[in-house]
Order: sequence, then structure tokens, then C-alpha cells
Amino acid sequence: MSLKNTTEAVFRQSFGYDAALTVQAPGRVNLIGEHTDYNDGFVLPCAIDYATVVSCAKRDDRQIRIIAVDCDGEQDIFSLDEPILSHPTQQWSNYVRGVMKHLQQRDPHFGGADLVLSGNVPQGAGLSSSASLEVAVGKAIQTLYHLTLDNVALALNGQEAENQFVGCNCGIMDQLISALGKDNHALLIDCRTLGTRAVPMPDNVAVVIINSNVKRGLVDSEYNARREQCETGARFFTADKLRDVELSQFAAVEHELDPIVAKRVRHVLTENARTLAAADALAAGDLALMGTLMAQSHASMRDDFEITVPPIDALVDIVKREIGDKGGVRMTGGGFGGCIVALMPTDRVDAVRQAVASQYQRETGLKETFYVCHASEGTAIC
Ligand code: GAF
Repeated sequence: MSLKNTTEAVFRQSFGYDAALTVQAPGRVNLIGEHTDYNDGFVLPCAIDYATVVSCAKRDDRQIRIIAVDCDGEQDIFSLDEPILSHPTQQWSNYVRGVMKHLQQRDPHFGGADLVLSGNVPQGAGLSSSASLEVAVGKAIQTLYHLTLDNVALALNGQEAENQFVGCNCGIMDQLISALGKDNHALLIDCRTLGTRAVPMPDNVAVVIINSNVKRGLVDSEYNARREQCETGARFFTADKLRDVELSQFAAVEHELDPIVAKRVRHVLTENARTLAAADALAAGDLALMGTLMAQSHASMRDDFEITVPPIDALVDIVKREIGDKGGVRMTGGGFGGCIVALMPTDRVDAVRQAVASQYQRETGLKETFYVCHASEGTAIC
């Protein structure tokens, strides 16, 4: 049964009437440009064909009722007329509560709603299941109540909810690509202006995502530490953000910086340059150049930003050996586990799948999960 059929059927069974509409918002994979978004830099993600789906209807009171199909049908209910506080035990409902609270601050012209949620974005894999939930819930209320907020505002609202309500200090990439993704395209996003350029995916190229299934620990604390190190670097240059620092400027004074901060700054500055080059390489269908840039990105995340872990490095090496210069592969997302992303001719996918199946577990003791994805449209009514 499709997600939409599921949420609509659960809606009918649970609330005793039909949902007025169903919306979806996708997860994402970032092709290149890691830890650059909160430095006002460039990223090149695409939305994927895994999504969170919300069936919904207006209520004529000020209550929000929600059912999470994937959490054993757990429910939450709260009022828009009382201060919206964190749920003490149900983490999933804090994404919904946070979105509602911040939406009220942006545009209070909405009332109650019944919502049923379900999704197939792998959770905890670094593919932005939470951003897709935030954007989907925002889209549901925007559509039900004809709010004048556009999809960029829904993305900013989701980020605000995540930063201020859930307490995770993420950048804007994940929510923005979930809101604006374009079928068969990646988006080059300027995280300072939020301007985007759609970059067509070349014909016969597969987007492969492989989950290392490394248990991710310390992700939040390490993420925040990286952010602080980047801010320290920007302050050294009396810059607002590392986006304002030139590579030549950095090279001239690199030795004066704290060595760890210097490595973090080098990653961000070189990653921004690689991301801009990658958008052009992808647009030109130049998979060999894409491969070189993705390999450099991975090395920079491993050696300078220090966010990869040995099983992820092993997985990247296995795929690299198999695809050679016919494609690219790197870790994707915040780091410390999660997924790798690879671009390759579609006729190579089976060989890569087999190579990973026969080598990854032997080398690391872990079993991978393999996804062949399609670059997809952002949030929409289903
Ligand atoms: C996580 C964050 F949510 C993003 O904002 C981004 O910083 C990413 O890590 C690293 O590129 O997904």
C-alpha cells in the first residue's frame, strides 16, 4: 500500500471522516558541499523519492490532533490557544509542535487540524527524515488554510523549529531542498541568499545511497563543535561567515591559526570551491570530473573536517574501486556514520551492489543497506 493510501485509511479509521488532502515532503541526499550551509556557503543536494506524507483536514476548534503511523499509531493532541511546550516523551511530536509554534509566529491565520503522518525516509541515516517531517507538516497547514507563506518560508520555519524547539543547531540545506527539490535535478543552493540553480541530472546516471549502518553517536556535540570552530575561524578573519574569506587570504596566514581551526577553515573554503565546480561538471555530464571533486570532498571531510569514521571510509573505497573514473562517491550528510552517496552509469549499479555485498561486511562487520534513488520534486500535494 502506498504511504498516501495508508495515511488516508488511518485517517478515516481513526477520525471517522475523510482527509481533505494529503501532502508529501521528501528526504534528501547531498551530492557535495558538506558543512558549508551554516557558513553561508554552497551545497548541491537533490530531493529523493523517499518522503514523509501527511493526510489532514481542518478542525473548527483550535486543537491539533496528530497520529504517527510509524510510531505504533501514537497520538498527540494540543491546543493552539495555550503555549506550545515540548512533549515529555514523544520526540516525533516535538517536530510537529515546533513547526506549529513557529508557524504561529510567522502567520497566525490558521486554526485546528487533524493530521496523520507516515514516512519511508530511513531514520537516523542522515537523509533528513526530520526536515521532511517539518516541511510536510508546514505544507499541510499552509495548504489547508491558504497561508500566503511560500515554500522557502516553510523551509525557514522548519529550520527555526529544529534550532529553537527541538534543539538541533542545523543549517538550512535539508529543509530547503525538501521544500524546493526539482524532479530529475540537483539544486545548487547559495545558503546566504537562498538562491537556487537547478542542475539537470545527466541521462543514465544513477544516484546510489548506501547506509553504512554505523550507530551514530556524539553527532550533535561534534556537529556543534564544528560550527564553533568555523565561527572561531571566521572571527580570526573578522568575517561574518567563512563565506567571506578567500582561499588566498587563508593561505597567507594559515600558520597563525590554531591548527584544528585551520583544518576546519580549509575544508569549508575548498568545499565551497568544489561545490561550484561540481554544479558545472554535473550540468556538463562530466562524471569523471564529478568523481574527482567527490573524492577530494571525501578526503577533506576525513582529514580536515574529521567527520568520517573507518567503516564509511571503507565503504567509499569499495565503491571507488568498482566505479573507477566512471563516477563519484563520498560520505554525505553531517558525518560520524550515516550514508555515502555515489553517482554512476546505471549499468554499473549491479556490479557495485555485488562488490559492496561481498566486501563491506567482511571488512567492517557491518551490513549495508543499498538504495537506488531518483532526484525528485520537493514538497507538494499528492
Ligand atoms: C546536517 C545539517 F542538518 C545540515 O544543515 C548540514 O549542515 C549537514 O548536516 C552537513 O552538510 O544534515
